[in-house]
Parts: sequence; structure tokens; C-alpha cells
Amino acid sequence: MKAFVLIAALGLPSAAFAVDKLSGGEALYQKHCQDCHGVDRLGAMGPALFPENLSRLRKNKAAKVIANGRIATQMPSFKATLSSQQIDSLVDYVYTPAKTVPSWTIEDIVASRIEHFDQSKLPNEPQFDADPMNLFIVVELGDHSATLLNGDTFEPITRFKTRFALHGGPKYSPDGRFVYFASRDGWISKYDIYNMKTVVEVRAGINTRNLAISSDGKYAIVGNYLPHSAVILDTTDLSPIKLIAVADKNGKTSRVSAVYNAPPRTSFIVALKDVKEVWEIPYSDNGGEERFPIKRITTEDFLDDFFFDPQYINLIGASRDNKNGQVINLDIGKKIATVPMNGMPHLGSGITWDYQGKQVFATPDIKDGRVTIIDMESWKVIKEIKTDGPGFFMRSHSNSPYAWVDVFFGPHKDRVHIIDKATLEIVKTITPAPGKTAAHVEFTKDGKYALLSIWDNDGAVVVYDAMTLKEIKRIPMNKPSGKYNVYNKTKYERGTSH
Ligand code: DHE
Repeated sequence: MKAFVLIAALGLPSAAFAVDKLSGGEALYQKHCQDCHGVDRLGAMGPALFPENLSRLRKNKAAKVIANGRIATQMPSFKATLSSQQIDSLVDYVYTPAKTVPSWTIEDIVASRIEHFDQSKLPNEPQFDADPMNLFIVVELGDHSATLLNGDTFEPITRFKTRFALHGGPKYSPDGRFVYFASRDGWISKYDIYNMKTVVEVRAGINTRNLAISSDGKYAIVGNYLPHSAVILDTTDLSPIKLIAVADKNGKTSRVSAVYNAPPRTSFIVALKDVKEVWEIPYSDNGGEERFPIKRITTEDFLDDFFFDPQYINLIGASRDNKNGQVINLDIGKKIATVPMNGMPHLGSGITWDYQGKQVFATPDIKDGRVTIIDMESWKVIKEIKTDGPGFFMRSHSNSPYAWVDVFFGPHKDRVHIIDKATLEIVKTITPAPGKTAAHVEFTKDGKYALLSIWDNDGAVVVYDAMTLKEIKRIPMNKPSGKYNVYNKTKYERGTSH
């Protein structure tokens, strides 16, 4: 750093400056970025800047963001202040791993808490006229907002700002009054739907995967990549109850891939990325000494993407680089079957339905154009349906004869296939907005309408009659990603993700 200051003071050309590029980046960071992105890159008003947080942004794009700013955020343009070498040097610095894994202690979590409203003073009834169980939250990634949508009239009720870069499905309280969001930067926000207000927020990690809510609505669990931790929060005020440093039985630490609620088991399930274990954490107050004890299940492989059967007895897990799925029986804590799967199934988006008297499970594939259908008794693949490209999300509803799957990647990203659940054939392929990604479907409470995102800044949510497959309405939105129906989510409807 000293070398840089000296070189800058002497006004030496940039080649000389390059000799200490990294420390130059650090100095530039402290001067221009630290106020918003935090001391030691931990994040503040702006997101944390570590390679883990930036893994979805290419270096050349990061340089463009620094030069031009980022629309719909407070990130300004630095092209008038910094030379392109200085921008490159900053990019190098933020893509350099921290010297030690950054810590985020329970004290940090407590200190981060922001109470926006005193919940006890807010009315207990919806302050709008709509069926509270047939509402949708639509996440709009384009300008980091969300829309509360009436699921009967398809009219937006309100639109509000969210934290930067939400990921994973927001989760509802069991009565549907509150919705909890997780951002990739670790912020957990509790939004009171009835009063249309964000009531409290807390930062539970530096780089977070997702959150899950217990069936009694009392607890939230948050899974983090950075630090290697899982955090249990009291949902009343988002105060932390327990911080679990994640490590296997030999002490090897691990990132958390994702956390899930398993309603019939009254427990959380924790998927671990770097160690061969899956955890079950019971949350019911059973009078035992330890609250939230960890039950470890040893696995044969690293498993980071899961699907659960509707009874939550078995989970199907796959690692991102292995072709086979493993079926693990949670009651006995052992693998009971291997499912031969090609490509890269996106198990988290899997859904189930009944087919010829059997329960089947269907998953899209994020590498190849196929949907795999698996018999959940024999764990055999009964069909692979060829699609127009790799897909990300799949959806249906118990009242609908169809399952919808997008073609998220490749030249046909603007297409969505509709599969007949009785014949396992594609019966229709739609292109709602040629050239623009069409993805993620969610049904209304009664399954009569399907809502689809045009995943673009100049995008929309398109409403279809789920029987005739005809378009009913187009609601303009800014890069809508997922949409979540209160009833389907809180009742764990089979056709939706959990
Ligand atoms: Fe997701 C859910 C993992 C990239 C949008 N994603 C999930 C879940 C997991 C997961 C484990 C289920 C958690 C939940 O809902 O609580 N996602 C991953 C990845 O590992 C991956 C491939 C790489 C990564 O960087 O995380 C990944 N996901 C993406 C995207 O690029 C998407 C398309 C855009 C974005 O927002 O980042 C994306 N993921 C989503 C959405 C859900 C989701 C919209 C919720 C789906 C639902 O319907 O419930």
C-alpha cells in the first residue's frame, strides 16, 4: 500500500503502478468503496465484495459496473474518477480471497438488526381487500423490488424495495401474514403482508444461500457459504437463537448448500457442500437439554441439491458433478437406492404427481435438454422427455393436468414446454416473448391459472388459463424471477417447490 501511495504521489506512469497492483487495489478500495461496501469488504449499504459473493459476475462485467455504475442501485459511475488500470486493479482486489475466512459472529448478527416498525402496534388484519391466501409475492430482480399481487384479479396491491440480489424462494409464516426474504449478502427481511411493511431485518451471514421457516412459524434457519455457518433465528424479532459453526465430525468445515423445513418431521434439513454429511435439526421443544441438536447422516458422496418425497421420509440428493442421485431414508439415516441420472438434474425444482397409480418425481436438467421422470417406488427412471434446452424450474398443481417446464439456457430460452401428466408427452410449447427468457411458473390457489415470468428488465408476468393454455393477462414487471402463492406454499402443494 505504501508503495502505491508513493508512486501516486510521484505521479509515475501506470506501468510503475502495476508493480504493486494488488495493494494498489486495496488502497483504492479503502478510498472509493469502503464507505458503501464496508471495512474489509464485509458489505454495508452495498454488497460484500469477496470472490464467493461475486461468483456470478465475470471480471470484465465487474469492471463495467465500476466504470458505469449499476442502474436501479446506488452504485455510481467511476469512469471520471478512476483510470482503466485502476479499475482493473480494484477488480483484482475484490476477486482475491480474504486472507482468513471472514467471521460473522452472533454479536455481529445482533448488531446488524434493524427494527423498522413495532409489530405489536400494527393491525392484525389485511389493510387491503383480497383473499389473503391467494396472494402472490413476485420477486423483481431488475430493480431489487417485489410486488404483492392479488391472485384473483391479478392487480398489483403494492410494490416495495427489497435487499440487493434476493435468492431462493421467500418463505411464508404458516398463517400467510409474514414473508421472509434472504439476500445473497446475508440479509433476512421480515415483511408484514397485512400491513405492507418490512418490519425487521437482520444480517445472518456474509454470503447466504437461503432460509427456511419451521412449521410452527417460530424459527427461521439460514444457511451460509460465508462464514461456514447455519443460524437459527426467532421469527418474532429475527434475534439469533443459535449460531452453528458447520463442520463434519472430524472438524472439517463446510459451506451450507441449502436449508429446508421438513414439516412432518418438525425438523430442519441442512445440505452441506464440502463434507459428506447431511444434517437433520429437530426444532420441536421436546424438553431435551440441547436445543436444536444436530443429527448427522453420513453420505457416500457430496450432496448439495435435494428433493424430498411428499412424506419427507426420503430425500434424493445429487452433487453438481455426479451423474447419480442418491436416495437417503431419513428415518434410518442411510442410502436406500441410487437413481441413475444423466446430465445435471435440478432436483430442487423437482415436483411429484400420480401416474398410472404410482407416484412419480420429475426434474429438469440444467445441463441438457431433458426432463427425467422417476418412479418413486422402484427409484427407476421411467422416461426422459427431450426438451428444447436445459431447464431450471418446473411446476404444476394438483388440480392441473399439466406440468410446465422452462428452457432457461441456450438459443430457445424464450420457450416453455407444457407436459401432459397422464401421457408424459409435451403437448404444447409456448414462446410468450420471442428473444426473451421465459421462466418459472406458479399456479393460483385453485390451480386454474398459471403465472409465468418474462425474465427481462422490460419483462412481465403473463397469466394463462391453466386448462385452455390461453393467455389472459400481461402485467409489466422489471425482470420478475420467482413468484410464490401463499396457499400453495403454506400448504406444501405437490406441484410447487418448498
Ligand atoms: Fe437458485 C432456489 C441453488 C442459481 C433463482 N436455488 C434455489 C434453491 C437452491 C438454489 C438450493 C432452493 C432454495 C430455496 O428456495 O429456499 N441456484 C442454486 C445454485 O446452486 C445455483 C445454480 C448457483 C448459485 O450461484 O447459487 C443457483 N438461482 C440461480 C440463478 O442463477 C437464478 C436463476 C437467478 C438468481 O436469482 O440468482 C436462481 N433459485 C432461484 C429462484 C429460486 C431458487 C427464483 C426459488 C425457486 C422456487 O420456485 O422456489
